[in-house]
Amino acid sequence: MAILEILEYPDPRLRTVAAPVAAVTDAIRRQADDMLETMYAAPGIGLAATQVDFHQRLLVIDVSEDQSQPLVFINPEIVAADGLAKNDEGCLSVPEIYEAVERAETIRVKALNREGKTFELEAEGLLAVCIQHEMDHLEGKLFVDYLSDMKRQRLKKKLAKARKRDAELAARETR
Ligand code: GNR
Ligand code: NI
Repeated sequence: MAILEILEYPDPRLRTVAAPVAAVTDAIRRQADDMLETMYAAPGIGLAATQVDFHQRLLVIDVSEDQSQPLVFINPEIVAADGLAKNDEGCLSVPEIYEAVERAETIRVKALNREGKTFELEAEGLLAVCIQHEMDHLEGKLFVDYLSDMKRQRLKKKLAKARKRDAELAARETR
């Protein structure tokens, strides 16, 4: 297993549209395991392949309190959606920013699991939010795209500033 580097906004690679997984091979399973390890280490409740610069339709989620319910979705599709709900979202690719986004309240998702077998899942609450957030990543879309241009520009500056500060602190430590 390995911890992978997570791309950060505004990295243009986050805009890549992922291709379908052609076959669920050992290499895909290894990628899913590395993504789970990376997600748990972050820590986060979801991670899309796009965020680790792997552009195939694969995502992992665990919304449990104790990292006990890993879910792997390969070639996910939303087959039904109902209602609307606005929830605060964060993203490992947009660190330390939390903003409200409106999404479907309940969804039904169809995907392949780690074994390459089709499954369907009905989701609501945080799981429903997270699945929709991760599926957006596979389309090259980020939650900040739902915000006003003004809000997004402001947040981009805030991120650049935080990164500059982190770089300066790191440089000081190696002196
Ligand atoms: O860890 C994460 N938390 C989160 C909280 C609210 C809504 C969505 C998320 S997903 C995020 C991890 C991530 O960036 N996945 O792409
Ligand atoms: Ni995200």
